[in-house]
Amino acid sequence: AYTNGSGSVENTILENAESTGRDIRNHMVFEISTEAANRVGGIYSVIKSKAPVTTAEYGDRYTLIGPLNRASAAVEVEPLIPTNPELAVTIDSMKARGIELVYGRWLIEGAPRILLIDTKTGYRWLDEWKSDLWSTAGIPSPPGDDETNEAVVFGYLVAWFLGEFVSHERKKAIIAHFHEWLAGVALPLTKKRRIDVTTIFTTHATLLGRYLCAGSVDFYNNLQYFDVDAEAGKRGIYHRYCIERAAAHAADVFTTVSHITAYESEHLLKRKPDGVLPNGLNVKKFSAMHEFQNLHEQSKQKIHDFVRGHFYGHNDFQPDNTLYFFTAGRYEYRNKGVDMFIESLARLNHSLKSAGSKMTVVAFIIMPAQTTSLTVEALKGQAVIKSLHDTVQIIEREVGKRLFDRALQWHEGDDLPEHKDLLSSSDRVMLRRRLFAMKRNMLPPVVTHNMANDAEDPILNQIRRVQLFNHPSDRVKVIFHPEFLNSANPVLPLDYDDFVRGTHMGVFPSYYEPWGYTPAECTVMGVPSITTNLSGFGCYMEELIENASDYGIYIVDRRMKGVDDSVNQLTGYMFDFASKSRRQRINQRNRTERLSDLLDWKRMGMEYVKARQLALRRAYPASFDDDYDESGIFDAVEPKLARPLSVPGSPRSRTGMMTPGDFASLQEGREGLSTEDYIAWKLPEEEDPDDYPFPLTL
Ligand code: G6P
Ligand code: 1S3
Repeated sequence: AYTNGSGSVENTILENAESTGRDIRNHMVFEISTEAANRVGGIYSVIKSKAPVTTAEYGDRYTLIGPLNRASAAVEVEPLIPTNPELAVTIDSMKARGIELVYGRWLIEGAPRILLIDTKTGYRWLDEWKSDLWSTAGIPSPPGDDETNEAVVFGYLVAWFLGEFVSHERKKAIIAHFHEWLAGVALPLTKKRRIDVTTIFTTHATLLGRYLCAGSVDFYNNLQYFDVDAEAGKRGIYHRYCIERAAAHAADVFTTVSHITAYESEHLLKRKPDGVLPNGLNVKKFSAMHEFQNLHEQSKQKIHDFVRGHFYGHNDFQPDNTLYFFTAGRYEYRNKGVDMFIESLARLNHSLKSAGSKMTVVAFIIMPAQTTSLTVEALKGQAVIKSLHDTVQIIEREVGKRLFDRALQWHEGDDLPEHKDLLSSSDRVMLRRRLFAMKRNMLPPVVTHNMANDAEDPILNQIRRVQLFNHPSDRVKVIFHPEFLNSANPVLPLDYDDFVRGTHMGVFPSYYEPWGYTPAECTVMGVPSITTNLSGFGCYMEELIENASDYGIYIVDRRMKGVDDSVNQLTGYMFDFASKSRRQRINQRNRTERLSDLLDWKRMGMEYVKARQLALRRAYPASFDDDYDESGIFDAVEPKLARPLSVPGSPRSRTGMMTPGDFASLQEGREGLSTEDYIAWKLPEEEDPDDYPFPLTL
């Protein structure tokens, strides 16, 4: 018989499983993820940005659960004493068995309740739990895989918590929503132990998809033919794959973040998802309409400062004729399309040179890699330019004083003070010193850090292959910053959001991208972006907006075109963008920013609402009697009445398909309610570009 370290709670669980009389109206939600209050990647962005809408809906009936990371919890979580008696008794009972837990408020917008479990305190049962996982679910967990061990311990602790909690909370229905395989071990356990909760599993990528795409297979044309067990075995991830697949099959409702990943999951995990839960953002509207344009200008000035330092001695391009492009994300060279980006930059360089363009494109690659430190040259660049700036300021003050004195002594008939008389010889010496410090006998470097493995780094090697070495004649310069940005960085002191605002375009030509937050973030900040029709975000936008490129959403075709043609298409998009006038860029940024509402959780979150309703229906069908009234549940979003659009673009007129989840069901058992009932989104009317309340320097 199963033991979970808490003594047996099996009897109570079985007893509960037989009860169907739980209150579905005041149900509770636990959302379980290893990235709760623990920044790792995209899932952290999902749950953090979604918190305001979820807490608005549930208040303290909503609790996030994650493994305790003491360093980040100390900063992000304020401990609280649980006021919910069932929760308090469950936590106490686990604590009595030696499990440490921190309950509190996650200090983010929405301030959701959070329960962090210290997995270290559960490792004493690791062997027992691993063998239980094998005997109850047939999932192997070989030694030596720390990540899987962590997933097993966390999964067993979560199942323990849920089992214990339902034995105390006997009235309310409980939804447990799990994200990704790392948090998925508890799913087969809740099923096997018949714990009286209803479950949702959302996968944000599949393990096999990520691995296969990173190799050189033709992934999308072969999806239905892969021998999944063999492929997982070959890559040493069979046991992880088993956890992921078991989680997908054990959940009452199985979802992914996009249609493309739904299709992939159907073939690789062998369960067709019940629907799609797209990722939203917590969109902040500024009270001043064009504030985001001003912020662009301010941040761009900070990027100019960095560029002046980085290119010291080679500042032979004008800031006003310089465009900043960037790509960013997890360092997955092929999956994130960095290979395609660099090749396209080389072609763009060639096209701009041939066309005699006066524009310079500085392309940033922001992807964390193993590094030892910032390079001396990168630090020196900023220092040299800072000293020059300081010296010029001193000289400026002195020159100002002298000019004033000369002006005071001026009499009619005297010559005007000559500028050469205003510079003293010591000024000249100081200036000369600074100018000599800018002499450089090498090209401005491509990379800002010392790489742990410079010679084998795929990004650097491709830059070497295409010879983008920041030569003065190059119209495309490249800067690889192998560390996430932050404002405390001495070389590029900007937080990511501020950096993005200052750029002109984000370029994300991904091959494997279940959703893709980076272009979505660009959109809400009014920064145009390039993505592909293999990314969830790209497909979503393409489906929704007929002429997406007018709105600064460029989508490279990586499905139907060969690689060379896709690279040319990407080059063409960048070249055309570089040919726009400032006025055209400003107009386009305005259009891009107006798409923000499309990506707001207030809209996207409706798919989560639907998934939860479906989970409740599947677990408690008897509670959905004829009197059950859903009307209040789906009216969180005020319908916006469409106004006609002027030039040049229009969204597709498909009011019934405004969130991607509508393509899949999530609607089982309910008739008569469709998305049209609660959303009718249309772009607001185009404003007159000449009306912008800010100067247009063209
Ligand atoms: C914003 C500012 C303008 C500035 C412009 C520069 O719109 O409000 O004052 O001229 O950005 O745009 P650019 O595309 O050249 O960076
Ligand atoms: C995943 O993170 P990634 O960058 O490894 O999850 C993200 C959140 O759902 C998603 O945006 C991204 O495409 C996935 O790939």
